[in-house]
Amino acid sequence: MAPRALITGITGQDGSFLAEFLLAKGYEVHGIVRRVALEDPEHRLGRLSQIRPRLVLHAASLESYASIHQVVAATIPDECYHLAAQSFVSYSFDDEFSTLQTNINGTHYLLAAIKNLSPRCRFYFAGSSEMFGKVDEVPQNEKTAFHPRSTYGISKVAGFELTRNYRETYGTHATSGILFNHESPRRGFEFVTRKITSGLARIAAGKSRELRLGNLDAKRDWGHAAEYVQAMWRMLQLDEPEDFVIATGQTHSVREFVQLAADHIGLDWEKYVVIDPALYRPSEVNILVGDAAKAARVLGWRPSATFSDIVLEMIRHDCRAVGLPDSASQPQLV
Ligand code: NAP
Ligand code: F7E
Repeated sequence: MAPRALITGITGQDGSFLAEFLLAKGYEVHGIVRRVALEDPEHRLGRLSQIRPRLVLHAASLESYASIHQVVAATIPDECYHLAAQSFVSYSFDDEFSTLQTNINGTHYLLAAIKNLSPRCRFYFAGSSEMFGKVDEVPQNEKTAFHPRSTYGISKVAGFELTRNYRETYGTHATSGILFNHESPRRGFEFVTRKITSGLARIAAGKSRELRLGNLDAKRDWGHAAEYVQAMWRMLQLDEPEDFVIATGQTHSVREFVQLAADHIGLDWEKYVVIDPALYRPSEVNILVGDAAKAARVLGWRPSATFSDIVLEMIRHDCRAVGLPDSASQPQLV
């Protein structure tokens, strides 16, 4: 019989890549979505459009234990990938309460439902490098202390601890991946990489005059989402659950990202980028760079997409989306 996977957050960037990956491996793939997504599939299920007929989608709310319980009871999954979250760090400063509530309670509800209804199910929690926050060592590995700088980061530390607690207390096969930033042309438009590539493409196409950004000096370890979901699956294939850092080991500033994307389309970005103090965060994570040696050793997982591969894939995609020719020879706007 085909193994059965349940993915929360299946409509998001990672959920869509993971669903494709698991289908290709022969899994029966179920996803939890918000009810509104089923009512407005064109807009809310866009990333799943190619695979939608092969998925079983269930409406449930991360805010409701009863609805999560119902889906777990109906599916009895072999593997559960908990990816749903309020994932935008900036928004967590605007609404601390709902970020904590959704992210912590949602994880707790799912773990409890699995313990009660499907105890043999293997559970993956989407932890984050934001848990490291104000780092006290570079690069960060599985032993680095957490010092989150936002309620988003705090919610992920709480989810990580809940996951560890269920593993140690109830014997749940529960694992956290501590994933550093990962991007793709499916990235949401509010995250800085996609904001940059979509914004520059619109400027090059004459559809926009400026791109407003915040802190260009922040540094992130950016990998490719399609590769990172493969690490999630590898973690759940281990006999004994363990936590893993997933990262490239390279760090680049937001400024470098803008520069490389703009260079590709021949744009003098300094003429168009406006630094907006309102886009600075009340507390910033200045630098992140991960050490994924354990993942290489135990999972045999290694990233292959480079920073430049990712920037170019995203800018080329967004140029095509606004009707610009798909080549390195874009109109020169310098
Ligand atoms: P994403 O594109 O923002 O997707 C988030 C998903 O969560 C969407 O499917 C969204 O559904 C769902 N969701 C949000 N709030 C919900 C709620 N209240 N009830 C039900 N579903 C809800 O995020 P991603 O980049 O794929 O990331 C996946 C997970 O990994 C997240 O937990 C994120 O925090 C974590 N993570 C991401 C990164 C990264 O760099 N991408 C790094 C580390 C950790 P809708 O489509 O209905 O909004
Ligand atoms: O910001 C700076 C901003 O929003 C990256 C999520 O997937 O990865 C992501 O969180 C950096 C920050 O991602 C703008 O201040 C400058 O330093 O793309 P981001 P993030 O906050 O790193 C982690 C690992 C997750 O877990 C999260 O779910 O870019 N920045 N100017 C800006 N950021 C945004 N969004 N917009 C700007 O205009």
